[in-house]
Amino acid sequence: RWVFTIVAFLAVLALPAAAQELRPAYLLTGAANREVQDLSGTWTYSKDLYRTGLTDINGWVAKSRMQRYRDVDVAAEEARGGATFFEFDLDRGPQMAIPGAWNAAEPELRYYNGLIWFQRKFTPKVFDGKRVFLRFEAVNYKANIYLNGKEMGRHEGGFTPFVIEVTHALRAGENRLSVGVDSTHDAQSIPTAITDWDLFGGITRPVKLIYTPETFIDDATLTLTPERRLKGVAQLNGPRAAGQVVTVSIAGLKTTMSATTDAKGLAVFDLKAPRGLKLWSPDTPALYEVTFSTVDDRLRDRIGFRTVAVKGCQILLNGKPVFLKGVSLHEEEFGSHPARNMTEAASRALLSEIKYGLHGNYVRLSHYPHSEITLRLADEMGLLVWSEIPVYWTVDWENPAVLQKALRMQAETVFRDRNRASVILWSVGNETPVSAPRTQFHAAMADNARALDPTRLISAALLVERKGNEIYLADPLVDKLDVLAVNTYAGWYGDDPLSAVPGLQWNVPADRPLILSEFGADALAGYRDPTATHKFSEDYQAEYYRQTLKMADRMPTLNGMSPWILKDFQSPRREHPIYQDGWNRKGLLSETGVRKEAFDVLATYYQDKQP
Ligand code: GCB
Repeated sequence: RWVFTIVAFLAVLALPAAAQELRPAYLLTGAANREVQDLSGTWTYSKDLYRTGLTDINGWVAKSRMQRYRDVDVAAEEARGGATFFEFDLDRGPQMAIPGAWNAAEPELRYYNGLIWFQRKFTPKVFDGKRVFLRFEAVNYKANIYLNGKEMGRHEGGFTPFVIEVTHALRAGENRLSVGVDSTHDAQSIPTAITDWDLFGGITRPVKLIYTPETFIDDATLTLTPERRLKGVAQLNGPRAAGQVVTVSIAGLKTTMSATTDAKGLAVFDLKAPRGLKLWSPDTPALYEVTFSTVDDRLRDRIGFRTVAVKGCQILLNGKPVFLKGVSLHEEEFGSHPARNMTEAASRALLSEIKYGLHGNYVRLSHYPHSEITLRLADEMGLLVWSEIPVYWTVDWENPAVLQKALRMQAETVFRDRNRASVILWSVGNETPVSAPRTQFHAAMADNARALDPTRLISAALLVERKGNEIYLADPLVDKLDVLAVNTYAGWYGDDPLSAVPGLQWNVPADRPLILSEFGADALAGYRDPTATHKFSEDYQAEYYRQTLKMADRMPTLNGMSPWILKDFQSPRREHPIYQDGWNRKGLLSETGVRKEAFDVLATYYQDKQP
């Protein structure tokens, strides 16, 4: 124990620099409020199951005939005649609306898993003296980016943004942007190819061209500390990044402060919070218009200020105990063929069911970073957020490259969302079976999260074990977590009758808050069974909720819950032809949003529940 403490201490000391190295070259956070050219709309595509457009197979395929990203007008070449020919033509390819997963775009693509090339032509606005960046909010899973036939960059990871500078690759007039999207997951990907949701593929979130001055504010953040100070940083990028004055002003508070950037372009702010500051909370989701400005640039964001901490086994929001009344959510809109196409309306519809339907104050955004739209809405509507990256079930724990991937995804998520007051918890994993390499992997992630963002709480959805009537937590990772969280399915998986659930004995560390990060049962909306004994009936699911909530009431350190799950979602694992048909039916709502009986059971519980 003593040795462990010293090692952990050294690791913490060593980490901030390492965490800083994970900062992507460009972030362009607050992209929503910048000068942008949205490249959403109609793109063309070409399927490439054998990856001929990407690899020079054995060196003998004349790959130039097949390189889908080439900057070539195939129709014009054909019209000229001659010996040259091509085996693709993106200009005349089928069309698809971007953003959106391809799985719902065409019936023949429903189960397509592999490489697809996308192309979009665009004419940039006048960009004299400006720098121009491409910002992808998410491409699932690997992206190869080409502009006018030249490779611009690559990215791996389906749920986090990435930015590529294209200032010098752009030409006046029409430009050709080509993106090869590979949806294949494998043993080294995060997540691996085996999950309990549909992995989808495509350019699933918006793509924007962003115009900035030569020296610009790449990222700026401001947060409230428990000592009631406003602390933050602004990172400038460009030839004049050093020695610049950055001014922060908060509209409505008559507060401004300035700081000068260091040699690396970083300005650090620290100011006593003004007296009139209204704290952000689910009940009063106050947001302030914060402007960061330099002589060259101006970056706006809407930021809420609140504190979150743990005291004994309580979670404190703005110094007061809070019970997290939540539910888990996958990123899937309502409908019979959802494909993770998160518009503001779609996200608002989902979050409204949590906030107003269930009387909730919390959402677990599982099992990966959700759309920026959803995070901004959570801020605006007043919902606390658990954020996680898809280190789910298993990943290749012993492979340092996979750990590096996880740390980078974590960094991309933290940098993206650290101005969102709604986010209070970073999770480092979900249901990962205990082993020494796995625990080391998660410990590195926990240290990384803390180094990247010491202002939020760290958790993980852990697996519990069972001995007779006792449920216990035997996971060495608990030492690294501020908040314990467990997934439990007694009464659904396993042989327990529902009547036994309230009597289960919980044996968990008593010194820290606990969350039930999951519990749930499948039900096909409309299938009724008055005896409540048949699994898959609404009645069984409702009874499961009643009994599990009774159990929850007996758990002394319990500080919140996010039952599994708000809405039925597609999963290739769930193939019971009568009840599932490709859907995980643990939703409190059907796929189209019809409330099941359990929805009302939970809504009533939350309405009556005191903090
Ligand atoms: C879990 C997983 C979740 C599954 C759920 C289920 O524990 O974390 O991703 O969908 O169980 O339905 O079994």
